[in-house]
Amino acid sequence: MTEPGLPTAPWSPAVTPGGPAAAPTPTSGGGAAAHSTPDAPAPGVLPAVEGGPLGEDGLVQLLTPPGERVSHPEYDAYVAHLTDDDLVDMYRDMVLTRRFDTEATALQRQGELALFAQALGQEAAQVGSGRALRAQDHVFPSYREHGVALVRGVDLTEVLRLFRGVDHGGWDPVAHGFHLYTLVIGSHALHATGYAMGVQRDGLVGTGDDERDTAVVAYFGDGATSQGDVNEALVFASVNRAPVVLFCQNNQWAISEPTTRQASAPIAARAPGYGIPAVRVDGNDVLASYAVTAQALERARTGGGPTFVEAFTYRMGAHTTSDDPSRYRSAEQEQYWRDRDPIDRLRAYLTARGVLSDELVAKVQAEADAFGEHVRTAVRGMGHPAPASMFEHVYATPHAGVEADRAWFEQYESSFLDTREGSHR
Ligand SMILES: Cc1ncc(C[n+]2csc(CCOP(=O)(O)OP(=O)(O)O)c2C)c(N)n1
Ligand SMILES: [Mg+2]
Repeated sequence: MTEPGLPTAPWSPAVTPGGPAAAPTPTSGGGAAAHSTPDAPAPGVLPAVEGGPLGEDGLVQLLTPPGERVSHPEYDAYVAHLTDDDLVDMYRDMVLTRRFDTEATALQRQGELALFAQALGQEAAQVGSGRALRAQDHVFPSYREHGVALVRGVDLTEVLRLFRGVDHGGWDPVAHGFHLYTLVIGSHALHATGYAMGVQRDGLVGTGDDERDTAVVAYFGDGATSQGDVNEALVFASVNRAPVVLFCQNNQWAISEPTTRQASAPIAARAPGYGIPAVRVDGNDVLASYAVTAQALERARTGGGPTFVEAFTYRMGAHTTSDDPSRYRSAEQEQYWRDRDPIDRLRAYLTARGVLSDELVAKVQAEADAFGEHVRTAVRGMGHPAPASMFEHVYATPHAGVEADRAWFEQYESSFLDTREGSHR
């Protein structure tokens, strides 16, 4: 394991700043060959198709669902330097991310959080890609990138401040190279691309200095690719050769809308039309997710421009705690993907290699238990700030629009004083 390159929080992993060893020359293009369009399947039914937006053919894979290592002519080189300890660290990150999900969901049910969005099932895509980053890289996340946040050294209880509604997201984006969560779907693909263009203009690309050359990553979902913002980001990224990786976690659902309602061909197949190389990867395979991201980051840092990654995965849980997926998808589909659980896959591989002993599994489990305790205690200690505090820190300087909103809100709140006695829990 390498030394941390970022400030660390409790239960933060060491970030591997090394990147891929002896990385081969980046090649353009990837596995995004166009597929024929199948008949549109009924919503919520997993179609037995070879192509189309739900096709699993052609995904870059280094670990099969039962956990066997398969070699890949292009991507083996990007994981060759990973040690057994590195792989155990990935396992640990994934277990901690899942524990965070479980705890936060329970806390929402207990009334301690207003809302929560799980990363359940997407741990490999997030931890694999996150671990390929270097300390100086910058991430622009959506709202369920808890695995990436963990890898970037963010104390995940900071994420829960947002979901409890006590602040707008409190971590230091610069210290962690991990920007605030974005709930406006797709908007941050533009922020990331613009930031990457800034990085380029600051001369932080293609210098050959491993500690200086910088890449930017935007994480967004399949649904976000239907937004104008993401398509505009692809245009700007392409023509400016921006050092940005557009990382789409295709979890097959945009709330209750399946990908088949938004695409008739794999999402990654769109990127070459913008002049951007694309790759489809098995997002439940942590090694493959690491490898394709390492390649894309290297292309960005060396001045090779943007890459579109489609990590094909599955949202195993609900969209958020306000959602009930049993209303719109089948138990068979959920079982199909439970059988492809990303954590089980890595555990099976490491166990078969003799790397993951029962003792080590128990140690990680004990750490996850302690982490769960940390999350519970921290959330319960966050208090209940006055609702009007939401108007603080919106801008660095006074702002007439915000002040007008605050005045209206305070007047509105005071209309309830007779029933609430002016106190907030
Ligand atoms: C601009 C905008 N439009 C609509 C919404 C409402 N909304 C919240 S999540 C979501 C679906 C997003 O799906 P996807 O991009 O696949 O991400 P996932 O939730 O699956 O990670 C929508 C439409 C929003 N937050 N922002
Ligand atoms: Mg989605």
